[in-house]
Amino acid sequence: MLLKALGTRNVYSASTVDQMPKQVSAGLMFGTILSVPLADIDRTDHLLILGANPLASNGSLLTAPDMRGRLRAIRERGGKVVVIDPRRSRTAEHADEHHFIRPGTDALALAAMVHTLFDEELADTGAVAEWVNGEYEVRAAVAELTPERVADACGIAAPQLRRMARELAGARSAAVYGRIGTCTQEFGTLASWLVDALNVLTANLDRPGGAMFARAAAGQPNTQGEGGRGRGVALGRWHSRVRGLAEAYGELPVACLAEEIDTPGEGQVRALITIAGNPALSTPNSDRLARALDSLEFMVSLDVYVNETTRHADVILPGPSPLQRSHYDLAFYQLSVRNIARYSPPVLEPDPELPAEWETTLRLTGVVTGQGPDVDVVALDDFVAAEAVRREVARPGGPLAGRDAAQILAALDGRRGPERLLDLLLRVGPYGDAFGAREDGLTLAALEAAPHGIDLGPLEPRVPEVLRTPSGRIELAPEAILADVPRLHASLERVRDERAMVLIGRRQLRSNNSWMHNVESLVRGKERCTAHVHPDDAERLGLADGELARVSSRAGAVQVPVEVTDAVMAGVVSIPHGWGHDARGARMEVAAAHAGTNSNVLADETLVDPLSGNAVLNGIPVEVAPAQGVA
Ligand SMILES: Nc1nc2c(c(=O)[nH]1)N[C@H]1C(S)=C(S)[C@@H](COP(=O)(O)OP(=O)(O)OC[C@H]3O[C@@H](n4cnc5c(=O)[nH]c(N)nc54)[C@H](O)[C@@H]3O)O[C@H]1N2
Ligand SMILES: Nc1nc2c(c(=O)[nH]1)N[C@H]1C(S)=C(S)[C@@H](COP(=O)(O)OP(=O)(O)OC[C@H]3O[C@@H](n4cnc5c(=O)[nH]c(N)nc54)[C@H](O)[C@@H]3O)O[C@H]1N2
Ligand SMILES: [Mo]
Repeated sequence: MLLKALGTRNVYSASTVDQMPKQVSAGLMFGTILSVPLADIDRTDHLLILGANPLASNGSLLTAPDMRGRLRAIRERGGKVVVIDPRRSRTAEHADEHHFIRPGTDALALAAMVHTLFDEELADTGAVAEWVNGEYEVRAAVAELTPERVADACGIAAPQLRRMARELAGARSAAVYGRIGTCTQEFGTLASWLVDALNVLTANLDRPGGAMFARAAAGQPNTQGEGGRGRGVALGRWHSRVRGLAEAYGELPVACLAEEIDTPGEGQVRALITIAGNPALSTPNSDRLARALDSLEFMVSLDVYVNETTRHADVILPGPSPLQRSHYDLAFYQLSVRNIARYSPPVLEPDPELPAEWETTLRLTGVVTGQGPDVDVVALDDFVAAEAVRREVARPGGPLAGRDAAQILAALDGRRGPERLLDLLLRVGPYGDAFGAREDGLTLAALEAAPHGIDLGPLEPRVPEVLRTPSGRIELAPEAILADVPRLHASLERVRDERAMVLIGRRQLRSNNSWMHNVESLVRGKERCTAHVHPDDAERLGLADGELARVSSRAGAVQVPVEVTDAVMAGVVSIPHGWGHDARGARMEVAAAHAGTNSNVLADETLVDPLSGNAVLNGIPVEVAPAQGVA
């Protein structure tokens, strides 16, 4: 509502410093923005993980509690877990096999594995064979990307790449899981695509133990309307004003935000609304963005802290505690390794002084539309619900097609805000009661009666019904993606300087991006914002454990204490993101006492994955040298 009312194309989110490449590849291959194949970890015999560390992060684009136990179970039942990561992460330590990889070269390694499947006549599309378009084109695209040619660039020996491909093809079932390390890099979309190309070409897509699609109870685009084909996805419908980067799914790359604010001219951003975001720490070239935020005419933030971002705001609108509001995981159930649904009511009584965030958002909508802050929020909320019902009733092939909107609205009576919308989504969803049309179907009332959630069963094969591509088929070789392959070839021609260093990040168990650092029990203990450096590099660069290093890039420079460890690959320095809590004007006492350094001062906003606009946060060229002084 608020976005519609603003009518702006300047929409930015954490998606373009996170998973946008996966959303682009999945959208083009399967037809909707969250049709992400999920490693069926509870049944798989072989799991290949690239650029994910679920033992620290739990899952991501792969939702399940107790990721540690589930990974252990794979090995206990005789399966195998292989990790490809420039760091020996916690997950790598618990895997059967770990390979260092040079940051940003996953697409090359994956292409070489796909090449091997064709080369050794192992490629097999299995149960989805009759629904696959483009197998020949993929084969041609990787024809020259042999393991032998890419091995040097990746830092993984050719026989190892070949063996990994054979093992994927030969396992009773196997799945490839690529996450943030494969997305936030130069070839993010290509790597994300090749992960699923491997899943398809090893006969593992859409079968138990392979890579499968969730069937969520609510709000999943690939369960809506008639199944089997659709409109596909739209990308690049407009471009950013300054750099001309393409939009993806209605968003512009957040790597463009600073320049859209600090570059004068028609269309310059002069006001900003932030909602539950801390871009001052989470997005590239933080110093430039901080200056840009300072220059705004107006900024309002919906947030719970006065932090590095909201300190720039003219107005901060606080929300209630998460314990004072209800919760339903609308997005993450679409990525869940088992189909379940759970609704959590508020645990604590709402604070009468603090409006719910959805009410504040509607009030802002009132302000934006000229109705002022005293707008009738109840009437606006009724309007939102009526619009949602109208859309469902008008949806061809939907469960409410042709039904009377007034009757449906009346059946939702007694609820308001998000609960009313959630009830609607559940009831028109694949398990829903369709407002009386399906006996014993799901409703919000049913979820309220089951406080531990409702188990809707393991993942089940969904091809072809899950597909929403215009062809009604799996597009294994989308044109837009093939057009980016020459860039991958070109990367092989680069001359590598053996002494060059690149920066990557790492997630930490007791953190969540930038915002858990003001909680004493979560920051206690040894300093965590350190640069991991390999012993060989430390020696060569004159760095000592515990001393300060100066790390610099095109974008900026920071000083950070060094931890010498062979858990990181030579040539790579790892600094966690989300730190740097010493900004003037922020009011987070605990965080300030454990300030650390903001690694995104180093992230270069000019480096993006061109297909998705996603920022390159891993594999940033840096220089590392001893700094004056001792940590
Ligand atoms: N405790 C905790 N949990 C979290 C979060 C948190 O901050 N703390 N954040 C949440 C969020 S927002 C997300 S998106 C998820 C992310 O979930 P994950 O992707 O599992 O998160 P990371 O731990 O950052 O793992 C990324 C791994 O990629 C590696 N890597 C870096 N560059 C490359 C590369 O070029 N190639 C390869 N193959 N690997 C590379 C890094 O060394 C790291 O081990 O976690 C979520 N969960
Ligand atoms: N270098 C590097 N940078 C990264 C990453 C990386 O791996 N490396 N990871 C990227 C990823 S995956 C992500 S998702 C982004 C995250 O980027 P952001 O979403 O910008 O970062 P967070 O630190 O999660 O910020 C959450 C904000 O929400 C506020 N908040 C917390 N609870 C509430 C609430 O209940 N209501 C409201 N209104 N606000 C609340 C917090 O105070 C904070 O300001 O960072 C990205 N940045
Ligand atoms: Mo994220």
